[in-house]
Amino acid sequence: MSKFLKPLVSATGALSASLLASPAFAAWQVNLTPGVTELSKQAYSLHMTILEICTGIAVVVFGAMIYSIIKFRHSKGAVPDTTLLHSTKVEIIWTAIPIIILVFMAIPAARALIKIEDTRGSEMTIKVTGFQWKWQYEYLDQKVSFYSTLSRDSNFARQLNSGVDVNTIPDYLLSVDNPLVVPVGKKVRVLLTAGDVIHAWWVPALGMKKDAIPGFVNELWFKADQIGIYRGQCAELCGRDHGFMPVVVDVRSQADYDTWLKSQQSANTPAAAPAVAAAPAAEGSASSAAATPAST
Ligand SMILES: [Cu+2]
Repeated sequence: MSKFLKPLVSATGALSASLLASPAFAAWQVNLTPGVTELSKQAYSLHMTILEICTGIAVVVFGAMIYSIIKFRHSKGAVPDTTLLHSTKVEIIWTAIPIIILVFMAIPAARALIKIEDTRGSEMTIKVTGFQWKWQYEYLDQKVSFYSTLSRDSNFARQLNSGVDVNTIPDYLLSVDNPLVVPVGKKVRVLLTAGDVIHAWWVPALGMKKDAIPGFVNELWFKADQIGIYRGQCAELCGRDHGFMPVVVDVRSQADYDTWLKSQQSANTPAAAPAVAAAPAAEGSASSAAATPAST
Protein backbone atom coordinates (compact mmCIF):
# COMPACT_ATOMS: atom_id res chain seq x y z
CA MET A 1 0.00 0.00 0.00
CA SER A 2 1.36 3.44 -0.88
CA LYS A 3 2.37 5.90 1.86
CA PHE A 4 -0.49 8.19 0.78
CA LEU A 5 -3.13 5.48 0.70
CA LYS A 6 -2.35 4.03 4.11
CA PRO A 7 -3.41 7.02 6.27
CA LEU A 8 -6.49 7.46 4.10
CA VAL A 9 -7.56 3.86 4.62
CA SER A 10 -6.98 3.99 8.38
CA ALA A 11 -8.86 7.32 8.66
CA THR A 12 -11.80 5.86 6.72
CA GLY A 13 -11.78 2.80 8.96
CA ALA A 14 -11.75 4.92 12.12
CA LEU A 15 -14.59 7.10 10.82
CA SER A 16 -16.71 4.05 9.90
CA ALA A 17 -16.10 2.49 13.32
CA SER A 18 -17.07 5.69 15.15
CA LEU A 19 -20.20 6.10 13.05
CA LEU A 20 -21.30 2.52 13.60
CA ALA A 21 -20.71 2.84 17.35
CA SER A 22 -22.74 6.07 17.55
CA PRO A 23 -26.04 5.90 19.48
CA ALA A 24 -27.66 7.69 16.51
CA PHE A 25 -27.66 4.34 14.77
CA ALA A 26 -29.81 2.76 17.47
CA ALA A 27 -32.86 3.71 15.41
CA TRP A 28 -31.28 2.51 12.18
CA GLN A 29 -33.84 2.22 9.44
CA VAL A 30 -33.20 1.58 5.79
CA ASN A 31 -36.44 2.56 4.14
CA LEU A 32 -38.48 5.77 4.10
CA THR A 33 -41.37 6.07 6.54
CA PRO A 34 -44.93 6.26 5.22
CA GLY A 35 -45.63 9.41 7.26
CA VAL A 36 -49.00 10.55 8.54
CA THR A 37 -50.54 12.45 5.63
CA GLU A 38 -52.28 11.49 2.43
CA LEU A 39 -49.43 12.97 0.40
CA SER A 40 -46.64 11.30 2.39
CA LYS A 41 -48.37 7.92 2.02
CA GLN A 42 -48.80 8.49 -1.70
CA ALA A 43 -45.12 9.43 -2.03
CA TYR A 44 -44.18 6.33 -0.05
CA SER A 45 -46.25 3.97 -2.19
CA LEU A 46 -44.87 5.61 -5.34
CA HIS A 47 -41.35 5.10 -4.01
CA MET A 48 -42.08 1.43 -3.23
CA THR A 49 -43.67 0.77 -6.64
CA ILE A 50 -40.77 2.32 -8.55
CA LEU A 51 -38.21 0.60 -6.32
CA GLU A 52 -39.89 -2.76 -7.05
CA ILE A 53 -39.88 -2.07 -10.81
CA CYS A 54 -36.20 -1.06 -10.70
CA THR A 55 -35.31 -4.14 -8.66
CA GLY A 56 -37.15 -6.36 -11.18
CA ILE A 57 -35.30 -4.72 -14.09
CA ALA A 58 -31.95 -5.08 -12.29
CA VAL A 59 -32.56 -8.77 -11.55
CA VAL A 60 -33.57 -9.53 -15.17
CA VAL A 61 -30.77 -7.48 -16.81
CA PHE A 62 -27.93 -8.50 -14.48
CA GLY A 63 -29.22 -12.09 -14.35
CA ALA A 64 -29.14 -12.38 -18.15
CA MET A 65 -25.77 -10.67 -18.29
CA ILE A 66 -24.10 -12.80 -15.63
CA TYR A 67 -25.63 -15.98 -17.05
CA SER A 68 -24.39 -15.12 -20.56
CA ILE A 69 -20.90 -14.21 -19.36
CA ILE A 70 -20.50 -17.51 -17.55
CA LYS A 71 -22.38 -19.83 -19.92
CA PHE A 72 -21.00 -18.45 -23.18
CA ARG A 73 -17.42 -17.67 -22.21
CA HIS A 74 -14.62 -17.84 -24.72
CA SER A 75 -12.75 -20.58 -22.86
CA LYS A 76 -15.78 -22.84 -23.37
CA GLY A 77 -15.49 -22.33 -27.09
CA ALA A 78 -18.38 -19.87 -27.50
CA VAL A 79 -18.59 -18.11 -30.86
CA PRO A 80 -20.05 -14.53 -31.00
CA ASP A 81 -23.55 -14.38 -32.49
CA THR A 82 -23.64 -11.71 -35.23
CA THR A 83 -27.32 -12.08 -36.17
CA LEU A 84 -28.45 -9.38 -33.67
CA LEU A 85 -25.98 -6.77 -35.01
CA HIS A 86 -27.84 -3.76 -36.53
CA SER A 87 -31.13 -5.62 -36.22
CA THR A 88 -34.01 -3.15 -36.62
CA LYS A 89 -36.37 -5.48 -34.82
CA VAL A 90 -34.12 -5.64 -31.74
CA GLU A 91 -33.56 -1.85 -31.80
CA ILE A 92 -37.33 -1.25 -31.80
CA ILE A 93 -37.91 -3.73 -28.95
CA TRP A 94 -35.24 -2.35 -26.66
CA THR A 95 -36.40 1.21 -27.28
CA ALA A 96 -40.10 0.48 -26.87
CA ILE A 97 -39.87 -1.56 -23.65
CA PRO A 98 -38.11 1.18 -21.59
CA ILE A 99 -40.53 3.80 -22.96
CA ILE A 100 -43.50 1.70 -21.86
CA ILE A 101 -41.96 1.21 -18.41
CA LEU A 102 -41.23 4.96 -18.06
CA VAL A 103 -44.78 5.92 -19.08
CA PHE A 104 -46.14 3.34 -16.65
CA MET A 105 -44.11 5.00 -13.85
CA ALA A 106 -44.81 8.58 -14.98
CA ILE A 107 -48.61 8.30 -14.73
CA PRO A 108 -48.85 7.81 -10.93
CA ALA A 109 -45.90 10.19 -10.40
CA ALA A 110 -47.63 12.97 -12.38
CA ARG A 111 -50.85 12.30 -10.50
CA ALA A 112 -49.02 12.74 -7.17
CA LEU A 113 -47.26 15.93 -8.33
CA ILE A 114 -50.57 17.47 -9.39
CA LYS A 115 -52.08 16.62 -6.02
CA ILE A 116 -49.10 18.15 -4.15
CA GLU A 117 -49.68 21.46 -5.96
CA ASP A 118 -53.45 21.45 -5.44
CA THR A 119 -54.16 23.67 -2.42
CA ARG A 120 -57.85 24.08 -3.28
CA GLY A 121 -60.29 23.35 -0.49
CA SER A 122 -57.82 24.10 2.30
CA GLU A 123 -59.47 24.75 5.64
CA MET A 124 -56.89 27.04 7.19
CA THR A 125 -53.84 29.01 6.08
CA ILE A 126 -50.63 29.54 8.03
CA LYS A 127 -47.85 31.84 6.91
CA VAL A 128 -44.43 30.49 7.81
CA THR A 129 -41.46 32.85 7.71
CA GLY A 130 -37.89 31.63 8.13
CA PHE A 131 -35.40 33.82 9.96
CA GLN A 132 -31.80 33.31 11.04
CA TRP A 133 -32.48 31.17 13.09
CA LYS A 134 -36.09 30.73 14.00
CA TRP A 135 -39.51 30.30 12.42
CA GLN A 136 -42.47 32.63 12.61
CA TYR A 137 -45.97 31.16 12.37
CA GLU A 138 -48.90 33.42 11.50
CA TYR A 139 -52.40 31.96 11.50
CA LEU A 140 -53.80 34.31 8.90
CA ASP A 141 -57.52 33.89 9.60
CA GLN A 142 -57.21 33.55 13.37
CA LYS A 143 -54.99 36.55 14.13
CA VAL A 144 -52.45 34.44 15.97
CA SER A 145 -48.73 34.88 15.49
CA PHE A 146 -45.66 33.66 17.32
CA TYR A 147 -42.03 32.68 16.94
CA SER A 148 -40.67 29.17 17.30
CA THR A 149 -37.07 28.81 18.47
CA LEU A 150 -34.85 25.99 19.65
CA SER A 151 -35.81 24.81 23.16
CA ARG A 152 -33.79 26.21 26.02
CA ASP A 153 -32.29 22.88 27.18
CA SER A 154 -31.08 21.97 23.67
CA ASN A 155 -29.73 25.47 23.17
CA PHE A 156 -27.82 25.36 26.44
CA ALA A 157 -26.45 21.84 25.86
CA ARG A 158 -25.15 22.72 22.39
CA GLN A 159 -22.88 25.48 23.66
CA LEU A 160 -19.18 24.74 23.65
CA ASN A 161 -18.05 23.39 27.05
CA SER A 162 -21.62 23.34 28.37
CA GLY A 163 -20.74 20.18 30.28
CA VAL A 164 -24.14 18.70 29.41
CA ASP A 165 -24.32 15.21 27.93
CA VAL A 166 -26.52 15.79 24.89
CA ASN A 167 -27.79 12.21 25.10
CA THR A 168 -29.67 13.21 28.25
CA ILE A 169 -31.63 15.95 26.42
CA PRO A 170 -34.96 14.67 25.08
CA ASP A 171 -35.27 15.32 21.33
CA TYR A 172 -31.95 17.13 21.32
CA LEU A 173 -31.94 19.88 18.65
CA LEU A 174 -35.40 18.75 17.56
CA SER A 175 -37.51 20.54 20.16
CA VAL A 176 -38.78 24.13 20.24
CA ASP A 177 -40.40 26.53 22.68
CA ASN A 178 -43.57 27.06 20.62
CA PRO A 179 -44.52 24.35 18.12
CA LEU A 180 -46.86 24.87 15.21
CA VAL A 181 -50.23 23.57 16.43
CA VAL A 182 -52.77 22.27 13.90
CA PRO A 183 -55.97 20.25 14.10
CA VAL A 184 -56.01 16.64 12.93
CA GLY A 185 -57.80 15.85 9.65
CA LYS A 186 -57.82 19.45 8.39
CA LYS A 187 -56.28 20.52 5.11
CA VAL A 188 -53.69 23.11 6.15
CA ARG A 189 -52.25 25.45 3.53
CA VAL A 190 -48.81 26.79 4.34
CA LEU A 191 -47.45 29.95 2.74
CA LEU A 192 -43.68 29.97 2.95
CA THR A 193 -41.31 32.89 2.82
CA ALA A 194 -38.18 34.16 4.56
CA GLY A 195 -37.03 37.40 6.13
CA ASP A 196 -33.32 37.22 5.44
CA VAL A 197 -31.78 34.27 3.56
CA ILE A 198 -33.17 31.10 2.00
CA HIS A 199 -34.42 28.49 4.49
CA ALA A 200 -36.45 25.34 3.87
CA TRP A 201 -39.34 24.08 5.98
CA TRP A 202 -39.23 20.32 6.24
CA VAL A 203 -41.22 17.80 8.27
CA PRO A 204 -40.59 14.25 6.96
CA ALA A 205 -43.72 12.73 8.54
CA LEU A 206 -45.88 15.26 6.70
CA GLY A 207 -44.15 14.42 3.42
CA MET A 208 -43.43 18.07 2.76
CA LYS A 209 -40.31 20.14 2.19
CA LYS A 210 -40.14 23.47 0.44
CA ASP A 211 -37.80 26.45 0.26
CA ALA A 212 -38.64 29.65 2.11
CA ILE A 213 -37.19 32.40 -0.08
CA PRO A 214 -37.03 36.14 0.73
CA GLY A 215 -39.35 38.08 -1.58
CA PHE A 216 -41.19 34.97 -2.77
CA VAL A 217 -44.17 33.09 -1.41
CA ASN A 218 -44.08 29.33 -1.83
CA GLU A 219 -47.04 27.15 -1.05
CA LEU A 220 -47.57 23.65 0.30
CA TRP A 221 -50.32 21.78 2.05
CA PHE A 222 -50.74 18.85 4.40
CA LYS A 223 -53.56 17.03 6.13
CA ALA A 224 -52.31 15.04 9.11
CA ASP A 225 -54.48 12.05 9.89
CA GLN A 226 -52.88 11.16 13.23
CA ILE A 227 -52.59 13.13 16.43
CA GLY A 228 -48.97 13.48 17.51
CA ILE A 229 -45.84 15.58 17.47
CA TYR A 230 -43.85 15.58 14.24
CA ARG A 231 -40.36 16.94 14.01
CA GLY A 232 -38.28 18.34 11.20
CA GLN A 233 -35.53 20.80 10.45
CA CYS A 234 -34.51 23.67 8.26
CA ALA A 235 -33.27 21.93 5.14
CA GLU A 236 -31.41 24.75 3.43
CA LEU A 237 -27.95 25.74 4.59
CA CYS A 238 -28.83 29.19 5.95
CA GLY A 239 -25.89 30.25 8.03
CA ARG A 240 -24.04 29.63 11.27
CA ASP A 241 -26.98 28.24 13.26
CA HIS A 242 -28.70 26.40 10.42
CA GLY A 243 -28.69 23.21 12.49
CA PHE A 244 -30.43 24.94 15.39
CA MET A 245 -33.81 25.94 13.96
CA PRO A 246 -35.92 22.79 14.12
CA VAL A 247 -39.54 22.54 13.04
CA VAL A 248 -42.05 20.95 15.41
CA VAL A 249 -45.67 20.36 14.40
CA ASP A 250 -48.10 19.45 17.14
CA VAL A 251 -51.21 17.80 15.64
CA ARG A 252 -54.10 17.92 18.10
CA SER A 253 -57.76 16.93 18.16
CA GLN A 254 -60.14 19.67 17.01
CA ALA A 255 -61.28 20.32 20.61
CA ASP A 256 -57.71 20.61 21.92
CA TYR A 257 -56.77 22.83 19.00
CA ASP A 258 -59.75 25.13 19.65
CA THR A 259 -58.76 25.46 23.31
CA TRP A 260 -55.16 26.24 22.34
CA LEU A 261 -56.31 28.76 19.72
CA LYS A 262 -58.49 30.62 22.24
CA SER A 263 -55.62 30.88 24.71
CA GLN A 264 -53.33 32.17 21.94
CA GLN A 265 -55.90 34.71 20.77
CA SER A 266 -56.28 36.09 24.28
CA ALA A 267 -52.48 36.30 24.61
CA ASN A 268 -52.13 37.97 21.19
CA THR A 269 -54.24 41.03 21.98
CA PRO A 270 -54.15 43.86 19.38
CA ALA A 271 -52.07 46.01 21.75
CA ALA A 272 -49.41 43.31 22.01
CA ALA A 273 -49.15 42.73 18.26
CA PRO A 274 -46.82 45.65 17.33
CA ALA A 275 -44.49 44.68 20.17
CA VAL A 276 -44.19 41.19 18.68
CA ALA A 277 -43.23 42.65 15.32
CA ALA A 278 -40.70 45.01 16.86
CA ALA A 279 -38.83 42.48 18.96
CA PRO A 280 -39.22 39.09 17.35
CA ALA A 281 -37.20 36.74 19.51
CA ALA A 282 -38.01 37.87 23.00
CA GLU A 283 -41.59 39.06 22.63
CA GLY A 284 -42.71 36.29 20.30
CA SER A 285 -41.53 33.52 22.55
CA ALA A 286 -42.76 35.12 25.71
CA SER A 287 -46.22 35.99 24.43
CA SER A 288 -47.07 32.43 23.50
CA ALA A 289 -45.00 30.61 26.08
CA ALA A 290 -47.65 31.19 28.70
CA ALA A 291 -50.16 29.03 26.85
CA THR A 292 -47.78 26.48 25.40
CA PRO A 293 -45.75 23.91 27.28
CA ALA A 294 -42.05 24.74 27.15
CA SER A 295 -39.77 22.43 25.15
CA THR A 296 -42.30 20.43 23.18
CU1 LIG B 1 -32.64 27.93 7.97
